[in-house]
Amino acid sequence: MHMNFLFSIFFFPKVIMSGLQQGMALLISTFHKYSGKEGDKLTLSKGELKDLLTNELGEILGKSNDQTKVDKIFKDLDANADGTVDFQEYVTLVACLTMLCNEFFTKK
Ligand SMILES: [Ca+2]
Repeated sequence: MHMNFLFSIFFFPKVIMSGLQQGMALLISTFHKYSGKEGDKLTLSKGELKDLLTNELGEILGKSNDQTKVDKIFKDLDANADGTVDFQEYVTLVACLTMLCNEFFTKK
């Protein structure tokens, strides 16, 4: 990956980026906004995931007040079963939701 892109995300967030690059930067910064709250700063705990789902994906997934639902999503996302959701596992969720949105918009 081009280092200038990574550099610009972290040091010059206001630099002009293409829409897709802005989307990638948001994907990264949103993860770290929640992963940095408690415990390992590079992974999401169940509490951090719940906050992310509620605040960032509430419109798509519905409010995550149901603990059973949060537990299930967490278990599904934690592919390597280490009790945390890392960046790759989080990106998988976003990619799946993005694919569902694309299917919705391209459905004939
Ligand atoms: Ca994991």
